[in-house]
Amino acid sequence: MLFIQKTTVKTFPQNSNRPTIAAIATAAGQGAVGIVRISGSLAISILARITHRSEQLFQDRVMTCCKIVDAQNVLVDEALVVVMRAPRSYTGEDVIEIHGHGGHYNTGRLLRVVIEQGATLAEAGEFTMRAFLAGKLNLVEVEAIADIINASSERALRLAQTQQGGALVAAFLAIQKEVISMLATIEANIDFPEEGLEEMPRQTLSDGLMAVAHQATCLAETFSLGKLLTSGVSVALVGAVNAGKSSLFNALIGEQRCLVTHDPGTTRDFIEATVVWDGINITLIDTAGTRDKDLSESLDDAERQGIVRSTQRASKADLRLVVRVDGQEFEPSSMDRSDELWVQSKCDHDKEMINDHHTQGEKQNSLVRTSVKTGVGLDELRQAILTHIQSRVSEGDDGFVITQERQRDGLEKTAALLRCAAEGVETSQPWEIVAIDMKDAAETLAALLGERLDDAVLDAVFAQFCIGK
Ligand SMILES: Nc1nc2c(ncn2[C@@H]2O[C@H](COP(=O)(O)OP(=O)(O)OP(=O)(O)O)[C@@H](O)[C@H]2O)c(=O)[nH]1
Ligand SMILES: [Mg+2]
Repeated sequence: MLFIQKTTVKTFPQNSNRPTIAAIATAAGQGAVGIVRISGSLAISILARITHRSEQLFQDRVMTCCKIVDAQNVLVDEALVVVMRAPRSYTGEDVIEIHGHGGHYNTGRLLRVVIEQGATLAEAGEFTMRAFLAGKLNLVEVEAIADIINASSERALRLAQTQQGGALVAAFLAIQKEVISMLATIEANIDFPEEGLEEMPRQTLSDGLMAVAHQATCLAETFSLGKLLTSGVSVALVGAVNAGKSSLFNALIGEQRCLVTHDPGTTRDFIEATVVWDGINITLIDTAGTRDKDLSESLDDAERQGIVRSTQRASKADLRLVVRVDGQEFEPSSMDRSDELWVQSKCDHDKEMINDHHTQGEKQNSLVRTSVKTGVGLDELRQAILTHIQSRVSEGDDGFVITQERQRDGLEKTAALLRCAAEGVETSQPWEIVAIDMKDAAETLAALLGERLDDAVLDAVFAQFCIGK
């Protein structure tokens, strides 16, 4: 009996009992156009009622200009409406879009009119959930859509669009195809041993399994780059009071955001600002400077609290820039920490020393010497931050980069199962035992693509969406 029974996603017919949902699809606030989206079996009849037109008058996928009225026949807005009849729509159901005048209040009124006529307010991600349930998208494509909506840099957007274009799904499907094909060979061996398949070269099969496991591992490893591009990184400036942290922070973000004075203890709380360098979102964090132990007893409460809060925030940052005034020593113990970069500030006093990287020995290749007064070292510091961040991620072609922990975990599990199967093949385990690991691997891949429905997984995936999508 062959295992290969590729489950298809459960689909719902158009006239099911599912409610017709509606939501504002455009962002809140003022705007030229505000869009209300409706999906479900009642969508077209609701449109007919709020426009006083017959359903048949609306041609499929053609914009029509209509007056929208409420249940009391009071004019609400003049809008462009478009009907996308099932199944040729985003959700696979009848979908209506009402493009009215923008603005929070007007769009809200349009939505109320639709709700008044029997639609239900959509949950976050419910339109996409219906598209998924209708088999229009697999889970990896759903996640790519979430990435597009949430993209906060050009590079993150490009990555998400490439994924939506199918490159990543193709990579998943290629792995799945290989696994299923090898499983078919093994299952045939179990079912028809008399056919002589028992003599199938074990080494060839084991090499094949290891090769696919390697593909899955390589794809899983691209998560570090995907996470970097989608979530960005945080970089905290830490050091003693008056070290020049706020001055560096202002110089790096190109704006006088933080107060700078010659008084030690100027910054009382941490302050954050986001910059985009090389397509990566970097949240810089300025912190309250620390004091010598003997002085810290005499600090006022506000400064003490500021230091505690700053230290906590900095400890959660992906990278810390340890700032010391030129000439002060760094503690050698923290020299090799991979999450720290050393920065000397105020390197404008002694011009001879500028760009001399060897004052504390050759080992300090991560020491950057800067001066906000002369601008020395600022570009170098930006580059050092980027190099440091990039050195911590695996290289990958942006088209084949995963961005979701769920995908990474699934790929790692698949790779581990395939390696187990390969070991079973090599150690002459019965084919039935090898097949168990391979079936698990095939099931894991099916779950990754959403071919097996799991409520907890679906909830986590759709939690990334906003209402109206
Ligand atoms: N000459 C020179 N002075 C600098 C430089 N950077 C900062 N300063 C001066 O050093 C003093 C302290 O700078 P800040 O940036 O406020 O230092 P901080 O580390 O934020 O200090 P706290 O907020 O008290 O922890 C100010 O008077 C700055 O003008 C620099 O590159 N060269
Ligand atoms: Mg400061």
